[in-house]
Formats: sequence, structure tokens, C-alpha cells
Amino acid sequence: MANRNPVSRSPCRTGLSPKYWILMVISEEEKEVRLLHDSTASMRTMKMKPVEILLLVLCLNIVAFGVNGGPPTCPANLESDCGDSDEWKGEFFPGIPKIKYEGPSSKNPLAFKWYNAEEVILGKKMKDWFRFSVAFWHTFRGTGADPFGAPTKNWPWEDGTNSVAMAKRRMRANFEFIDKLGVDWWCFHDRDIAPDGQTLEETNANLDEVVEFAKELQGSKIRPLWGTAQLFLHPRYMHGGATSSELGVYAYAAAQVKKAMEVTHYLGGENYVFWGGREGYQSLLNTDMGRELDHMARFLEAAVAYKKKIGFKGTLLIEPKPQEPTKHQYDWDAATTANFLRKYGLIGEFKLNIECNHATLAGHSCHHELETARLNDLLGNIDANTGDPQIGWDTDQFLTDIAEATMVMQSVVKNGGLAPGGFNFDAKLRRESTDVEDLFIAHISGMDTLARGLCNAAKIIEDGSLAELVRKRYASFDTELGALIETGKADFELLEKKALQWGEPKVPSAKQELAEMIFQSAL
Ligand code: XUL
Ligand code: CO
Repeated sequence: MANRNPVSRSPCRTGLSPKYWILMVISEEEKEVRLLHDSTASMRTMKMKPVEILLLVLCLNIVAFGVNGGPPTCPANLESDCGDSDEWKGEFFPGIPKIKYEGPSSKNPLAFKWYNAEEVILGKKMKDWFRFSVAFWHTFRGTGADPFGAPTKNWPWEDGTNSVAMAKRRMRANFEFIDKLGVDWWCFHDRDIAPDGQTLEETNANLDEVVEFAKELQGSKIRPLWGTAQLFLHPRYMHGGATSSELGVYAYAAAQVKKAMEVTHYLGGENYVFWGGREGYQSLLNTDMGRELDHMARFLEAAVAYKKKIGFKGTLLIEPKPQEPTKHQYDWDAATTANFLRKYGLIGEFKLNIECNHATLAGHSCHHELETARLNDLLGNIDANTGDPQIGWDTDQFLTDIAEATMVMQSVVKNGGLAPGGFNFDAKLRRESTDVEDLFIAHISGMDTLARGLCNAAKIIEDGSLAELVRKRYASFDTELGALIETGKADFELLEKKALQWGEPKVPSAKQELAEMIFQSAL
């Protein structure tokens, strides 16, 4: 084993490490400053008067306007109110090309360095290992607001309204983004994509109108990886939805899930997610936990029945998270959720959507949660993101840690992939990242990181040293007595007889540092 080089049979292309790569993207403001600077500099040499300089700058702006596809229909101003039209003249992302694979030595921020959709790794195309999806709520509804500060993102297509027309225009932006990024999937909550009305009927009608439009824009290639119902923002859900102490809220939540499942099905969605943001408690003193858990199980049973009734073949997924916004969320982690499903006889009907940042909030690694789900035959989807080791909440950052991505991909490969699930980027830009192109850079970086993780996982698997180390560690069970133990045929009398016969057992090294060395050498 010591002579084998784990990286010598890499299935992925090699090239310059992008380690010293320097970000060369400049913001729109900087571009204008540079334009002004460049033009004034050349004017100095041409000895122009200030008024002529101003005129020229004006002209240059008009030219740039034309190149960008004309003026927006509404100004990028959150106070403005012109949301009566879904039209948008020209592209939403002018100047951003279709993102292509250029290889690890590329310095182009708007190109993939590692994600090469058609490249076959371990017998499957990269795009099929990942099935990457864009999360509508972060990418198109994320404003950058936090509890201490106002929104920071002034996307040029937003007009400050929450109208149906604005929802449709935003949907156009979504599909242009998806097309340019080159992915086939998107994820949504019902309330991200269409506004609430005065009544449930009106709300459903708004949703139908936007969904009809989304179906048209999706074409034949793009589909939802999953849809879900947003049961946490509205004040009616302050005690939860399925676990609310109020029957009327339980019924309202059921009506909302019913509708969200119908539209996911209508759009050709492959999965449906339950994330119980407020399905938990703030204090046990005023909570009947047993009754709430029973209610949640009945709610999920009804969802299974309705899924079958409407012929929705997608997988139902539960997304564990330990807390936030509640102090305790019932779907704490993969093991807790698996136990809940087993107790209520729902184990064959659901899989899990593991989110890496939720895993770390629960005190686990993402790798641990993926393995727990996988070993229970419950690994259905991944909400790809990461937290910050110094921040104790759900920061929803794009994953850029290659070691972490490699561990994630080891689990995914062992699972044989995730289909009909995939990787949803449940991740958002930092509040301070405010350029439209940052949306692309963030997704490209996340996709490249996971692609590197896949390449590394393939190297580790093809090399075989790590698997061999693990196999050797348990080799004592590859014996006659080991087989009796593993098939449940070794009783305590037999084991005592062996222990007396053998005396003190020899306990070998776990070789953890060697395992870490092999792992590191593949990164
Ligand atoms: C919240 C979270 C949600 C779910 C969908 O932490 O992850 O966005 O993924 O409701
Ligand atoms: Co999530």
C-alpha cells in the first residue's frame, strides 16, 4: 500500500492549481469610474474642455445603454412602484455569456474550472452525479437584509413591488440565469414565486398564474428539483403548521401543502420537500410534545395519501434542522427523523434532504449526516451549502471547502448518486456582495468545488488504499466466528468460551493519521 500513489490514476483533468488566481471582475461602479478615468486621461492628451468631456461621458453612457439592450422598464429603486408589467426589454444579465468549462488553469471568473458537465467520472456524467439546482428564494428573493440592516441588493429588474407582474418578470430572470449557468433544475417555495392574496382562493389564483408562466418558460428541459410550501413566514404559522396548537392553522397548512404539491407535480417536479421551520417548540412548559408529534405524523400521512391520489411520482423529502427559528425543531437531525419515520410507519414513504449547514448546527459534520441517511436508505437530496465555524447560525454560504466537498462526494458515490434528487444550492450571497455577476460567480464556485470533490472522491476510490485500510481494520471479523457474530448466531456462552481460550486480545492501531494522509494526498 505504501508504494501506491493515490493521485496517479486521476480520472479528472489536471492543470494549474487556481490557487494564485486573482479575481479580475470589476463592479459596475468601478467600470464607470475607470471609463471616466480612461476617457478623461485620453482627453487630457487631446486637450479637451471640461464641458466637452461631460458631453463625451454622456455619449459613452448612451452607447453602453444600447449595448446592454436598452433601458430597464423600471428603475432599480426600491421606492418606485411600477409593477404592472412583467415585460423587460433585453437581457436580465447583459454581458454575462453562457458559462463554459475552461479547465483548471482558466483565470476567467465566469467559466467553470472543474465542472465539466459531460465528463464521465466513475461511469456517470458529472451533470448526472450532481443535478444542480438554483434556489429561487436565495437567488431571486434574497435581499441582503439582516436583523440589523436594510436590504443591500438592488437588482435592476426589481421594482419594489410584490405584484404578480413583478413575480412573472422575476421568473424570466430566473430562467435566463438557469440557462446561462447551464443547469436543468430549480427549487421554490410557493410564496417565493407568487404573492399572497387577500384570501386563500386569491393566493391560489396568483400562484396558478405564475406557475402557468413558469411552465411556459421551463420548456422541455428545465424542471423543479423540488417544490415546497412556505409554512413559516406568515404570522398564522407562529406556533407551527402541522404542529400548531390551533386546528384552523393545521387545516390551512394542509390546504397550502396540497396546492404546493399540485403545482410541483404540474411543473414536472421530481421531489417535494417538508422543512418544518416552525414545527417545534420554544418552551416545553406550554407544549404537548406527544400530541404535536402525533399531529405531524398524521399530516405527513395525509400528504402521502394525496400524493398517491394525484399520481405524483416524486419523492417526498424531509429536511432535518435542529433549531432556528424555533428553539427546538422536531426533525433535529437525520437519526431523529429516521426514528420518527419508523415510529409512525412512514419509513418507506420519505427520504431525507440533508443540508450541510443544518448538519453543523446539530453538532455533526455534513459527512456524518449523509452517512446516517445513506445507511438508513434515506439519502434523497442535498441542500448544498456550508456554515461559518465562527458563527452559530444558518449562514447558508456557498461551499468552497474542497476537503468537505470530497467527503460529501464520497457519500454520494457510495449512494450511487442522488437521482431523482440532486444538489440544490440553498445558499446565498453575503450581504456585502451586491453585483449581479456575484450571483453567477457564487454558483460557479460552488459547482466547481463539488466537481473537485467528485474528482478527489474518484481518485480515492480508484486508488483503493483508504478502503483497504478500513477493510484491514475489521479483518478479524472476516473469520468463521466473525460470520457467526454478524449473522446473529454467536451467543454469549460461545463468546465467553472463546474469550477464556484466547486470553487478553491484541488491539491494533486505528491508523487514523495514515487515513488522513491518504485523504489529504488526493486533494
Ligand atoms: C431553511 C432551509 C429552507 C428549506 C426549504 O434553513 O433550509 O430553505 O430548504 O424550506
Ligand atoms: Co434547505
